[in-house]
Amino acid sequence: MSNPEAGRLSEILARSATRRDFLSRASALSLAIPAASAALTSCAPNGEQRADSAAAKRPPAGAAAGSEDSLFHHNSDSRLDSAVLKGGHAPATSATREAAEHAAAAKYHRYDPTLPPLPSGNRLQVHFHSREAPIRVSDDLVVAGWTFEGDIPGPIVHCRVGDTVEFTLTNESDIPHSMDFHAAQIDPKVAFRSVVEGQSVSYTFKPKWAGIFMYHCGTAPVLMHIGSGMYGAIVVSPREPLPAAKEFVLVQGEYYLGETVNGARPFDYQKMLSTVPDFVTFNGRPNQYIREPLRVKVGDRVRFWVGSVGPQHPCNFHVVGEQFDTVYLGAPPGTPIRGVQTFAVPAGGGMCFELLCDVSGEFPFVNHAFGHGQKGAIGILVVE
Ligand SMILES: [Cu+2]
Repeated sequence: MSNPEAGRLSEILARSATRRDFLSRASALSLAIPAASAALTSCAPNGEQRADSAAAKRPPAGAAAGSEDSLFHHNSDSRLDSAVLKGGHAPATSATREAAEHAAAAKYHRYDPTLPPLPSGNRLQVHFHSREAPIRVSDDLVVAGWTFEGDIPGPIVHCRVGDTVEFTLTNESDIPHSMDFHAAQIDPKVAFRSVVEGQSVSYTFKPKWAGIFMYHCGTAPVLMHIGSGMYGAIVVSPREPLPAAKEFVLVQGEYYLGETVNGARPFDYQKMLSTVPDFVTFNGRPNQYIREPLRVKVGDRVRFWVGSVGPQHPCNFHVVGEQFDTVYLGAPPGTPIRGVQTFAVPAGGGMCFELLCDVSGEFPFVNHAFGHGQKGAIGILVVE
């Protein structure tokens, strides 16, 4: 989809307002550009991937049994799912019926940044459901979200290095979705494949390294799916516990929003491509930890697990009036650096920051790229 003709036709597709409209245009496109067919069907709105995807899996005449098997069991679209250059033919916005349904009734809640406890054993079962839902992210703002488990971000997962994570995604949405865990080492075209409504994909992994790792939907166009809210974090603690601390998880994400439709502002794909966000948030809500700060006691060690899911921008993490005694460049407890004021967490990355709260006060924690701090990536740590 890199030639100008494909770009122009993709634009037409992006404007397709209805399923029938989309399909007729997609079908015309497939005739015009045969190679574009598979790419286009992988992102058809309203789950129309099913038939086309099945067709794509049919083995070519004369294919050997082995290749037939692999064609059948592997998602033909999955390699494309991970291709970040497949932009331009996304649905124009995240506005679907489910994403805005009952928007006015959506309740605000603070996203709890506390690191959840570790599982008692060495196995962790995680079952997520992908669904579209309106999410109230402030008193006067509801967004038409594509979510894992009905929230943005999805739930925080916590395990240790070497634990077995048994993961299942069940898709409850019209649109195909998938799950890419950055903490897994696994064949992405199998594990991270897209599933349609009512179907599930399961896989198992054992994280090799400690840290905070992004997870996200990897269905094409990835930008649209991450940008519409399908992201979260898994914290992998080292097997030897780190020093005792109050542990918080902050996932920075950007919002690119269109005008309100049925009470909810949808995520806007063209705006995502512009890379100038309306809001930048910690854990999905602009300024939420100013409204309800994080609270610790004098003498506490605080550990921030900071991830940036982007989709575009890093988080230049800084605590006003404090210094990090330790920032781990790689997997904790390795590669610590000392006495750090600010460190940038790249989009798609995560890092661990520690400070000892030996002074009382109210300490703002910010993305020190202040345009992004001003747009909501800011909170308060109260030391009492
Ligand atoms: Cu998705």
